[in-house]
Amino acid sequence: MFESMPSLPADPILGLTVACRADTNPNKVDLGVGVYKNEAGVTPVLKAVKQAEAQYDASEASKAYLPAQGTEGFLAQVNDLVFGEGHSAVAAGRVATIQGTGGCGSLRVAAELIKRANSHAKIWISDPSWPNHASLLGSSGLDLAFYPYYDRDQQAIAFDQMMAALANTGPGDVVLVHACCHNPSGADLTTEQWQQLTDLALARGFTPFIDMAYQGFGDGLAIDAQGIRYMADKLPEVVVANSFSKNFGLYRERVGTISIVAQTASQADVVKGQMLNVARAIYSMPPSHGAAIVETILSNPELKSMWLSELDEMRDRILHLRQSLVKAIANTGCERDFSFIERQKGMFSFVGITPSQVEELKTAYSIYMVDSSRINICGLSSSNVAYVADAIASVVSK
Ligand code: PLP
Ligand code: TYF
Repeated sequence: MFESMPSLPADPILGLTVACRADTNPNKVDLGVGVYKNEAGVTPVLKAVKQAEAQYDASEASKAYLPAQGTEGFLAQVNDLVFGEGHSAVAAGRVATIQGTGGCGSLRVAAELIKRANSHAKIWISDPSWPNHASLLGSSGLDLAFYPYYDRDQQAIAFDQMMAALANTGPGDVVLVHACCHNPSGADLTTEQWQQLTDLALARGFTPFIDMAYQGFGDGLAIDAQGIRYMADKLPEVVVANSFSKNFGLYRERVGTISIVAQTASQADVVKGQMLNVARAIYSMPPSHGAAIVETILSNPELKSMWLSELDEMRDRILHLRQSLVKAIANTGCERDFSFIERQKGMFSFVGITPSQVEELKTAYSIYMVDSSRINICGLSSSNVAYVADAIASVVSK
């Protein structure tokens, strides 16, 4: 039965890591896959995570299955972190949160839930977006549509075009929005733009579906979640997929959550049962380790403050690298203005060069980035930023 299957290309983002690893140029720079890296180019296990693991391992009494929704302690901490302590929707019992398997698994469960609620729902995705959004949400069989998001000439959000496109939505439609640190553009909605989008959701009746994979990497934990907190307060229904891969550095542990803000507490209960039923048909129970570490850290004031300072350090490093890159390109005398990179948020920005210039950076300089010219800022360091800046200036000046 398998003999007729065609072979498929590797994930274009993950494939870059493999290609860069095989490159023997000592000056090579990997700006591909979105994982945080420190100055030494390492994706570290956070100190707070190491300590929490030691504590948790010593006290773990059983490997019996977790409750299908995850532990109550974990879910309560997550609601505080994502929605903010004392949020009106959480207090009213309108929020159903369950553990998922990373952001990806959470997006997939949420898509299946939406399909159950309304098999005619159309999901609107930003253009551009993380390519996995279309795969994860499209595999539920729901129709996808795309709204303009990024103006490549202005290197900024194309908010007017976005709103004009979303004015064509109707009740039953779902609009996927990145909470912060938009992947791949780094261009985020402002507070006013979140408010306008919320007004449009009320007017058109669509349901926002917010994907938060980088809370704390943009402006801080509260500002990065401002869209979720505002919409959950003002709108009858919101879908949230959340990931702890980046902010706790727990990538391979696959820990995330799905939260549904429903119109009433009793609807939230029903939705929770439906989500657990969806999950049961895919993986039944979530993995324990990553969520146990998050719960241990968030419920211990000492570990929490250690984690918060490590998160600040990661955010500050990204900000500093953005500034260094802009400065280093300007120092080459390059006429093109790259200052937009300093204004963008999170791990990613488009350099704004053509696919053939991206190819040239790879073949002539061993600098690896996604074909769209998306770079992972964390792949830069004080020792390679001048090299990367010179190479960019050279390919754009030809
Ligand atoms: N959403 C966005 C926008 C992402 O960039 C990512 C990847 O890092 C994810 C979700 C899912 O991440 P994970 O499944 O590793 O938690
Ligand atoms: O966009 C990125 O690089 C991250 C990591 O299939 C990632 O979000 C990339 C590809 C993928 C899963 C995660």
